[in-house]
Amino acid sequence: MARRGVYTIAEVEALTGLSAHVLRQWERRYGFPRPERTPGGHRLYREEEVEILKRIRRLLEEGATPQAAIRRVLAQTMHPEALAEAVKEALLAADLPQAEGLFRRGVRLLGPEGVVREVLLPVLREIGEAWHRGEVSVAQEHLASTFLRARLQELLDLAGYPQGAPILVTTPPGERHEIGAMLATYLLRRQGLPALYLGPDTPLSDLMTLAQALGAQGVVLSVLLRESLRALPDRALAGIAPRVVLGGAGATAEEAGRLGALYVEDLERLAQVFWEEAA
Ligand code: B12
Repeated sequence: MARRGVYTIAEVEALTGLSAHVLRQWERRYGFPRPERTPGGHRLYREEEVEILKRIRRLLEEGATPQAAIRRVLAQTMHPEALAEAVKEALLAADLPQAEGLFRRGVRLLGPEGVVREVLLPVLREIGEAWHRGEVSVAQEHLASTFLRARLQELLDLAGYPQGAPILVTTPPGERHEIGAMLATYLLRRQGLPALYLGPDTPLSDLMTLAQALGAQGVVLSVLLRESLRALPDRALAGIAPRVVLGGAGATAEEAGRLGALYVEDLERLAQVFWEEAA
């Protein structure tokens, strides 16, 4: 019995009207569809593949050749989930050229913010979670995180450097999870705010010195580990910059209040804090 959302070749025949012979031939000739195999060697097709096959079938009926129809539909559609899965597989196989090609395709299809939301974050979370469960080695996780971090840095660089008193973005001492901070920087920059990403794990005294030297309008800390905030004394963040914002899964309004900072729950609302300040 096939899992939900996964179809056998006979089911795909019935759903698309394409024969098993044609499906196998296309797989050999054009590399699409690319079904998984059961331990017994039987093909299993994903739901999104079946949807794509239906669209190809319609183009064939309109007179397109199989090759042209497959190319056209694949160029237009690659379900974000399938793209994320393909990037993940490429990274776990250490095939960086493939991962990079897929990522660029994602940028074209989904736009920079879309590719971050639909591909980069899910892949990072899945590989990170697999590492936490011991299913993926430290080396594999490092390779994947380094690759994804570099892609996010690239998007960050392309977002430009808006003028004005900077907003310094980092993570609290001891916190090595940095993608949330990079993402916060990216979204602020995209909204025209001069956010600077410092890297993770910045000592608070250094952060304050830099904020004062640059006349920073604010500091943003991304927190994933609750422990990194608990270790800080009361009011530890008060006065390190005119505005200090905490966000991320490890931060709470109570903890932010105790430390003398402002808590923002949602990344989408982060820029607003600084716009309100400027107004
Ligand atoms: C990737 C990852 C790692 C990577 C980090 C790589 C890197 N360069 O950043 C590595 C492998 C290094 C790592 C290490 C560890 N990790 Co880890 N890691 C993760 C994982 C899988 C993803 C985290 C991530 O970067 N997400 C990307 C961000 C952007 O997504 P997000 O957190 O959902 O962010 C959203 C919100 O939080 C918010 N947000 C984030 N930042 C900000 C900032 C602002 C201002 C605002 C408004 C909002 C906001 O918006 C985001 C988008 O919706 C999570 C599990 C998970 N599924 O989240 C565990 C997780 C965070 N890790 C965890 C742990 C325990 C650790 C380790 C302690 C494990 C160990 N024994 O060594 C170490 C700690 C290292 C350290 N000192 O910091 C735990 C934390 C549990 C807790 N205590 O709360 C988690 C939750 C895993 C788990 N299920 O237990 N990890």
